[in-house]
Amino acid sequence: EVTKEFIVGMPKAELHLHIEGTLEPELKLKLAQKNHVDIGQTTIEEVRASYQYDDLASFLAVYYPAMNVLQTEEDFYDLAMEYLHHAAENNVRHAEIFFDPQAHTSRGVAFETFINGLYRATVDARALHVDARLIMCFLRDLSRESARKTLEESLPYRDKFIGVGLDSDEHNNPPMKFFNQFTQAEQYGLHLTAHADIDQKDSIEHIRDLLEVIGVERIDHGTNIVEDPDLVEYAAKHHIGFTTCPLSNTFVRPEMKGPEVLELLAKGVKVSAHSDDPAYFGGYISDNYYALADAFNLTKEQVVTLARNSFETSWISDEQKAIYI
Ligand code: ES4
Ligand code: ZN
Repeated sequence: EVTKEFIVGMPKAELHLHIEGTLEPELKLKLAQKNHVDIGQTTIEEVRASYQYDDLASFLAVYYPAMNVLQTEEDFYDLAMEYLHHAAENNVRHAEIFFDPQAHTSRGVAFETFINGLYRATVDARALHVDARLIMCFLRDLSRESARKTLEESLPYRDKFIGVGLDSDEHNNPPMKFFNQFTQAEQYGLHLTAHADIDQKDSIEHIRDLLEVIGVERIDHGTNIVEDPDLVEYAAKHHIGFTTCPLSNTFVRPEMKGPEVLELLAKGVKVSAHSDDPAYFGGYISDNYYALADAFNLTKEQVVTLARNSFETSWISDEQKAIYI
């Protein structure tokens, strides 16, 4: 009963989107040619065919090298602006967008280059009626020292992003590795979120540390808390947001974690649906809502609850929230 048109037309907040994951084959090829970067492919079809992976490690092995085509401030602006047009078409009214500084500084691109390009796109997005903000992510598979340096480098640009997150490969990289960076970021008035992956051993322990020790406001993925009734109760009571990404989940779980999402909805936990890396996982936010709604026969009410949760757990002001909720 829930149509694609209904989903597209519904105002939504995007809370789990990696800007580097919006690099479509067309833009990748165009930037590669402009910047004379050899990406190993010369046609759209070849680039498309290279987008092949069956787990996080094989995905990241395609994902990080692709970023070499992003060199100038204008490249980052173009990347973000292209995404923000998709956001506007999907009635995304508010977007909190992840970026990975270390994926760029590690290959010689200066912090000011990407932050200024991305930030300028968020300012220009106002003309598209999208309120866009940035979240800086630490790459958890790099060292603590690298994260410390990244936070330090970001401080001159403190007013250009609203929070910090944690992404990349979780294996052997628990959230407590970054306890100091999270604590410091919080002292700077930044919001906190972190990825927690369902397929990690010790995943529940990671989530418990994130919620009870570090004090994040949202968990990216993390729907496997359904295994732990105490955590579910804690999450419901404290209005913790869980940002699930149905299409990227299909690469690790054919059922997109749908049963977990339904259970969390039923228990009043603030779960919402998002895009992760839309250029790599087959669709933007409405496609993600639709895949889930279609596979699990979600009611309109459930779909609307997901969207309402996305605004409720977003980091917009209470006055702005009141407009959408
Ligand atoms: C990511 Cl799917 C996924 N998992 C972890 N880190 C990421 N960064 C971008 N996409
Ligand atoms: Zn993600």
